[in-house]
Amino acid sequence: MKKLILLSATFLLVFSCKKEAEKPVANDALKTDVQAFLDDYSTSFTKLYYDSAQAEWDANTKIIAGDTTNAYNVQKANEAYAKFTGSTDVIKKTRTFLEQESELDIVQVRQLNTILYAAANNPETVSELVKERITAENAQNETLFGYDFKVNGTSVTTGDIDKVLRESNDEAERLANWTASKEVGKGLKDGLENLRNLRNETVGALGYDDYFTYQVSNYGMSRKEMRDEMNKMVKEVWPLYRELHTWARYELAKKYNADVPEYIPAHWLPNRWGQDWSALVSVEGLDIDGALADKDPEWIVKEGENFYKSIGFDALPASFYEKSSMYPLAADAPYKKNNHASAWHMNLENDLRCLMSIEPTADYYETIHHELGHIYYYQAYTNPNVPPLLREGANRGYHEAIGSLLGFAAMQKPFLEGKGLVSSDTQIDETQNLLKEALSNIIFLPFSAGVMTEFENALYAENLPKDKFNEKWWELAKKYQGMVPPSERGEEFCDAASKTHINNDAAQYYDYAVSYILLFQFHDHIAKNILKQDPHATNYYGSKEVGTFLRGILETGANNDWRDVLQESVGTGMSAKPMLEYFNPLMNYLKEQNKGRNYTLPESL
Ligand code: X8Z
Ligand code: ZN
Repeated sequence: MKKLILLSATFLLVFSCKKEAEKPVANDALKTDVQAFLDDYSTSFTKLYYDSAQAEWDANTKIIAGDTTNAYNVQKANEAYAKFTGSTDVIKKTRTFLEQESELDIVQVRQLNTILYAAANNPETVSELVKERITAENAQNETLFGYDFKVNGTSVTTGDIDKVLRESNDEAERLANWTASKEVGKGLKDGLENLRNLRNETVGALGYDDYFTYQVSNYGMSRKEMRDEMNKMVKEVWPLYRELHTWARYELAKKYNADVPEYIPAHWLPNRWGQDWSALVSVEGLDIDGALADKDPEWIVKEGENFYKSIGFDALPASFYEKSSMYPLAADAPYKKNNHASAWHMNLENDLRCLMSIEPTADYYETIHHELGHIYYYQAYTNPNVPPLLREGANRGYHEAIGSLLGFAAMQKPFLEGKGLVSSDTQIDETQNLLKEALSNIIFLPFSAGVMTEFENALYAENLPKDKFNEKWWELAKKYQGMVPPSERGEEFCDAASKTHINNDAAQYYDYAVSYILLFQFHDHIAKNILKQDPHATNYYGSKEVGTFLRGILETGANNDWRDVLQESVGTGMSAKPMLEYFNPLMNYLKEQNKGRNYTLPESL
């Protein structure tokens, strides 16, 4: 990987030398001008970025009802950031430089494009709208994360709700918790409509059709191309999804002593949005919840860090542990925090932080690896070859893929055995294990590539009316997930808005679908070509070769086109083939289990 990227850089160098020989003076002068502009821009940009990240950090880690300090600071910092990035003068200069794109280095061109991309979110020409949007975004976050979830009148955390949905066999208790988890949406509905309008209008000023199109353009793709890609993914996993869906309907009906439903009632599933069903299966001998239950949460984080170090990555800076907010708040804390896990590159240098509410569970064990993947990505591309403006993933999906990959690998038996988390003489049921993995990885795709992507497409690009938000959400959940609400959910609700990303990571959820596809492409390559192990039973721990391969991808940040990075690392374009191959052995088993059962999802979508 590393070698090949170097080769292509050499090629570019040779290519541009030739050009330089023809008209050396003009070209050099232009490049120097552009570089001076980029350096100046980057200096101001990184400072304003840091100010914004710090204000956002405070606003996400300490939400105090009625206190306006955070809102004030976020507004001030984000307005300053917006004013600079959306400046008409900056846009004009950048566009002028880009007119001579072919004379510039690829890394310069990519930085200029990054500047335009950032500008489009905050155009000075509509600065009042941008300010309004900043206020609305902050208010939405406060409403979402300041929300006091209540079950039967008692305050609970989302972690408590998730535990009930994962573990409880009491249908009434499940229903109460699921219903409680959706209440937050009601107070977010107007805000979502307002944000949709403001987001669309701000990016509209620089010529984007809508906010969805704007976000997708980060991949160098059109809205249609992304939707087609997502549709293709769902179609490819559909035969397996349909088997899993049929299997789950019958298993769950048995569990709740009910008739087999045509579609799965949402509160029967072990996740608030039905995006991960893996808790339906416990693999004897490989259930690490037991092994983790008495561990200190920090121990799990350190174990994650040890894994990354074992393959050759550096230790995390001490400030990571000092400044992160990784543990749940005390029940009597006088404030709340954002309860969704995230990783922060505060200053595009080495102020790296995680925001989590770690519980010692298998789910969080994976989430920790996921977040550390972001942190190690940040650390790897923070190097002199990657300018601050390109300190990003090759695309956003790559950023999500790395930690999920290591989290996935850290759940395989040889790895857990090596760590002493399961005993080495344990025999496990391989099919049950594969089933459990499919209930996480396959189940996720119709949700991410289907429901979330199509909902946000409708919301932003098709101007979905507010009185259709809930109808659309459940229409998509039925179509893609085969899931229905426990009872009629009218338009007083806004169930989509109970999902964090709908509010504060708008029009980007296909990133995760991309990341799952990439994960299996990377894993397949690592297992077969580097470790020479069966992809179903690997142990990455301690493999410096695995680390070298991954670092080759991470340390180039966004210096190169993501398609080239993929081609050079795994030798193909984006493809669901490795994922399908991985789960292929499950098809026969499920068909056998489902023999004589009635399928309710169509054979193809
Ligand atoms: O949001 C996340 C990460 C954010 S860094 C924890 N994920 C998606 C979700 O929770 O919906 C990871 C996979 C899917
Ligand atoms: Zn992530």
